[in-house]
Amino acid sequence: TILHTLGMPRIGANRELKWALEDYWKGSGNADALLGVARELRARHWALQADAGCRYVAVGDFSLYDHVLDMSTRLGVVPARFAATNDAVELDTVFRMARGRAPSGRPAFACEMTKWFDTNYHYIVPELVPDQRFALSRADLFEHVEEAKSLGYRPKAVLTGPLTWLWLAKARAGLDKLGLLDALVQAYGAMLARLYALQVEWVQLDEPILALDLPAAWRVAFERAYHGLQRTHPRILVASYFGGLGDNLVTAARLPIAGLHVDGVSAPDELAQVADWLPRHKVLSAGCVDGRNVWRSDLGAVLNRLEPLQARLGDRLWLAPSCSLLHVPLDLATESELDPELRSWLAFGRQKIEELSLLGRALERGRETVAEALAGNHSALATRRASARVVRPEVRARLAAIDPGDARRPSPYPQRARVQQTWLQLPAYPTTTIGSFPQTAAIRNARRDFRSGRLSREGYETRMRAEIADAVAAQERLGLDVLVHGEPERNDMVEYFGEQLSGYAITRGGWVQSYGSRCVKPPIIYGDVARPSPMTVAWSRFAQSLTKRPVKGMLTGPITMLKWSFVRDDQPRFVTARQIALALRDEIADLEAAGIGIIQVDEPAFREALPLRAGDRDRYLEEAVTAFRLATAVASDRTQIHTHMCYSEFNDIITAIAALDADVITIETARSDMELLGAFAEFEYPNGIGPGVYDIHSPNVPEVDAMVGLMQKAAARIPAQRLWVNPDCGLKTRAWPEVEAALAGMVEAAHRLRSSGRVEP
Ligand code: THG
Ligand code: ZN
Repeated sequence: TILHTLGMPRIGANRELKWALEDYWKGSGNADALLGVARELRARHWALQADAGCRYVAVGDFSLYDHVLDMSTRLGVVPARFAATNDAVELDTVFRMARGRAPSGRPAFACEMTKWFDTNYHYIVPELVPDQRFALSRADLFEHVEEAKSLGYRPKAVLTGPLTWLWLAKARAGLDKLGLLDALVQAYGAMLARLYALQVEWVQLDEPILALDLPAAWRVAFERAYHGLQRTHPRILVASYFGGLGDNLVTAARLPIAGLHVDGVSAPDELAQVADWLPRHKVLSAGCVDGRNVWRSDLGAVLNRLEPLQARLGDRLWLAPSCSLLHVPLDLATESELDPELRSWLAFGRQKIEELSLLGRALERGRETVAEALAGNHSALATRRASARVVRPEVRARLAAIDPGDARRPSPYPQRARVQQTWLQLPAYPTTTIGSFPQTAAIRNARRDFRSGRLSREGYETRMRAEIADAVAAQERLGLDVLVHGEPERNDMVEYFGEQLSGYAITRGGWVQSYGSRCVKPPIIYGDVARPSPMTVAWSRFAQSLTKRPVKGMLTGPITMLKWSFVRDDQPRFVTARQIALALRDEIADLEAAGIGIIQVDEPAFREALPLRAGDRDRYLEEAVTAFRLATAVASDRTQIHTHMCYSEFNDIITAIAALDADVITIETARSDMELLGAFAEFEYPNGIGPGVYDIHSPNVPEVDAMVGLMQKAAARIPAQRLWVNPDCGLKTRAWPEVEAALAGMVEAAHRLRSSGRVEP
């Protein structure tokens, strides 16, 4: 049985790649140092694969920034604003595309970045022009192949497939992307021929769009493209993942290729179906270990599925994780502080490869040859099922007793709005911010000192209170109407709550790449979620004690708490979402009792959690709305519930957004010139709305006139008495001087709007 991985995590166990990249970009490290670290990481990851018995090692999965960007630059697809020359693409050009710098060193629009399918990884969007040409323009992949060979490994080259690359590319309206396919396939053909000349036997072409609802033309294009590549010599393995093949199954099985990888974790039943359809000479790579989550596999159950396949396919059965291991942390061994029982239930990247190795041995030599390991796996999973850490009867009883009324505010929005206005007495065009203020070096140092024990808890809390007092004073000076405490005490909006909720575990070094050198450390939800004690009340109460103006409480919503964590695989995710919702519900009740009159429940991941297949979306939206409402409907009419979503596509989910029934939603709009308000206006969105008037991602201080203009555009579409004035997103990544200048301008804009027209309350 041939074992392989579709790809490895690349940031390094200690985020070596991050530090090397950032040193290089700052100018404190040279290219040799960066490339040396990269080479070292590749060698380490190849050794890991080979030591576990993988026949081939993945080459080409590694990237200094992003694998889609690598593919674009290898094809010579470099927008004119970045190109120094039009032949060989240099490493600095790659970084300039990702980071937004022209060859002159001046700022240029960075290439767009967006989510890789439904993961938290972001890729750099390829940009196509009408007469787009493709030509091999970088040799890095070939160098990596040589590197692997010189270390004694058999390389399997890994590339983003032509259809997936083209699907993800952005083209001006009217440009027929499929019209570029033949030229694109030729360039891929040239690349494959070079790989063959380097004695590469197998090339893995990643085509995760096979897990999407594909238009018929794209299915036909699959056939055309792979017929075009048929004559190139390395054997081609097409890899599909992030879901079942569904209605693309027959297309995929019939492609003129040598092997097909399918995601047997998302769609276990498809393995046998694909085996039925697959012609006799083809390899089936069974994705049998979850590449997206951190749980140990149930090896007995996996073998029950694999053994019949092995009997049918023999050597033509390969084993792999379901998708690239990019989406999980590298190695559990470094988590020495994790509870040992919980640890025995987990597998990170390295452990997943070890699972493959075990599965391979069991298939080849019989289960009895690995009986001890299988028994260990079995008993770890048995303790997980029965553990009192996992099952909390009181949480389950509460969930079972939910009544539909629990998800409804006492009165409808128009009535609530009147009660809230009587109490809050806000002016027209009220001003506020999204919640966070700059995370200064002083704040980060204090947190680091607290964690390492150099600063006591009292010392840390005193520091944080001083930060909050400064933020409140600054907002009063600026004349904002609804204040925030600024969130100095929070590292990350998910981890902060994960640390305080039971059923959640935090890792020390479980980093997963988000984009470029940036990583996140998703918490692990392992058990029924409960809130042992209030999480934010003391900070909010303190902030409110400093001012007569309302201070907004700040929480992370249930869907975001779920989506940005590793979730349980032993119960439906919506059950977990509701448990989180109930914990937040208690927090909201406590905030209200502590005199906090406005509470924001952020849901930045609400849109990105939308399932890839249209057929799964209604159910998701219904459950997501229920979770949000379960959390927030505990609020009395006079408590104003806000939510925030920081992205710009609402058209297809606007009904669900309205169904959240938040009193106010703040959204990103500045960059699109209020265009996205269209969805809200057409739908006649019924509640309050704060369309962001300036882009916080830019250090530029916005012009007052521009902000007034944007709000006037908004007022032409949404009744002015329901409009708020706020930035696009939180201010955590900005510096105080620019924040003060921008907010002063924003308040000035609100004053001008108020004096330019009467707004009926
Ligand atoms: N928190 C969590 N998940 C997220 C985001 C988040 N997923 C989506 C989106 N935001 C991703 N965006 C970012 C932005 C910045 C960083 C990571 C992801 C970042 N990370 C620090 C780094 O890599 O240096 C580490 C942060 C830390 O020390 O905690 O800058 O906001 N959960
Ligand atoms: Zn935001």
